[in-house]
Amino acid sequence: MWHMKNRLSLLLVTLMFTVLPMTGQKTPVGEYSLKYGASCSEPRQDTDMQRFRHHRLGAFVHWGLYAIPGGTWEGKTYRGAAEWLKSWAKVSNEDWMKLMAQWNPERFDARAWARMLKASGARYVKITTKHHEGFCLWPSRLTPFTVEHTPHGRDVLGELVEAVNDEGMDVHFYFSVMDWSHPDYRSSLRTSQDSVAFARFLDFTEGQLRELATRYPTVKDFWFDGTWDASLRQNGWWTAKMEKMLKQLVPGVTVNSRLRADDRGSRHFDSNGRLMGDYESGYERRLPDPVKDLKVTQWDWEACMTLPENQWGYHRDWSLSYVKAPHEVVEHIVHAVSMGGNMVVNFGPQPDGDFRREEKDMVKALGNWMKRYGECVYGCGYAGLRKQDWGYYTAKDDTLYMVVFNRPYSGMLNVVMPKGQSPQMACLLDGTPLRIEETASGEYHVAMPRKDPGEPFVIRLKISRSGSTKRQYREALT
Ligand code: H76
Repeated sequence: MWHMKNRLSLLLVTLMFTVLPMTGQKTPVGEYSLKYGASCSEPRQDTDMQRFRHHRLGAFVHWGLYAIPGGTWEGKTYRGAAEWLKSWAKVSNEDWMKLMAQWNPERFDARAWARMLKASGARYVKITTKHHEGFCLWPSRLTPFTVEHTPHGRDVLGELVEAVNDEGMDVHFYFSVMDWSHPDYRSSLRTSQDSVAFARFLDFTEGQLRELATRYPTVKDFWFDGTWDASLRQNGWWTAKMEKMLKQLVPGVTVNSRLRADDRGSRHFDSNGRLMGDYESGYERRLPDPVKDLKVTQWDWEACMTLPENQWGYHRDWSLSYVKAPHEVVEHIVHAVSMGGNMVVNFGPQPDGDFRREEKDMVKALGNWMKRYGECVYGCGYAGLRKQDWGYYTAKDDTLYMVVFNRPYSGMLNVVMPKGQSPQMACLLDGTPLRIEETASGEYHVAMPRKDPGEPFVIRLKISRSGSTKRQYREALT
C-alpha cells in the first residue's frame, strides 16, 4: 500500500513537472514549446522603445578598412559592395589586415560628423563597430585588429559616441557576428573540432559585446548583422543569451530581430511566428509593399538603404551605379513611416575621414526637406489608410498627413475616408488653407495649393470624428 501511494505521488510529481508545463497556458496547443523563442508577444511600450519608434529617421555609418581600397584591389575594380571587397578579391586575412598600416584618417573629426549627420534630419546614428572584415573601431582587448594598433591609434567609436550624444542624437551599434578575421569562425559545423572552435568564437564575441556595452553605456541599440550562417542558426540559445545579456548590461536597450534564431533555427520570427528581438530588421535596400504587406504595421520595424544601389562602405567609383536623388530618398523615408517603420540612410565616409561630395549634398537636401516637412515623419506612423496615387498617408494622434509626391493633372487630390468620416480642414504645414470638395459620389477632394511647391509636400488634415485617428482608421479597415 505504502508502495502504491509512493508510486502514485511520484507519478503525480512527474506529471506536474513534465506534462503540465507542456500543455499549460504558456504553450497553446499546436505551438512549439521553445526555450529561445520570442521573449514577449506584444510590441514594447516602455519609454526607450517609444523613443526608438518616435525618431523614425536614422543615419547609418559604414566605416572600416574597406574604405581604404574603396572597391579596387591590385588594379581591378569590383562593382560589388565595397565592404565585401576582401571576399570579392579573395584577399587573405593577413594581406587585408596590412591595410591597418594605412589607417590614418587625418580629417576625421567626430564633432563635424555628428553635426553633419544631424543636419540630415536623422535622430540617431548607427555606427559599424565591426563589420565582416573584423577590424574594430574601438580598442578591443580581445583581438589585435583594432584602431589602437594603427598609425591613427584613436578610439574612433568612443569619439563618435560622445560627439553624437552631445548633438542630442542616440547612438546605435552595428555589430557583425560573422568575423572573417577570427580563426575560430565557422560558417557551418561539420566536425566536432568545428563545434569546439565555434564555441570559442562565441565566447570571444560575447566578450566583445560586453566590452561595447560597458565601455559605451549610452548606446541605445544593438543592430546585428552577419547572422545568417548555419553555425549560428544551430546555436539559437546563444542569440537569446546575448539579447538578455545586453538588456541587463544596458537597461532599456533595443536589439534587432536579425540577431536571433530560436531552438529550431528559425530566424527573425520564432517557430510560432512571433517576432524575436524588439523590431524587425529584414528590409534592407527594399521596403514592404504598401498594399500586400500591411502585416508589418503590427510590429516595430526598421529598414535601411544605400544611396547607390548597393554600396555601404566607401566605393571610389559611384559612376558604376544608379545613385538615388534626394526626393527618392525622401519617398523611401515616408514610405517606411506610412507603414509604421523607421528608415536609416547610409553614409560611407572616405578613408581620410571626410565625406564624399554626393553625401554632403544629400545631407543638405534631406535636411532642408526634413526641416520643412519633418512634422509628417517624426512621431508619425501608420494611418490605417492605403497608399494613394498621389503619395502616402501618415498619422500622429488625431492629425492625418497627406505626403504628396505625384501631382495629379487635375490638381485635385482624392482623399479616401472611412465611412461616416469627412475631412474638416485641410492646410499646408504653414497653415495655408486648402479647399475641400465633396464629389457627387461622396468622395472628397483636396485642391493643390495655388502655387505648386515643386517638391514633395505635405497637407495636414483634421477629420470629423474625435478619438485616435489610428484606431478609427484601423477599425474602418477591418
Ligand atoms: C549583406 C550585407 C551587409 N548588410 C548591410 C547592412 C551591409 O552591412 C552589408 O555589407
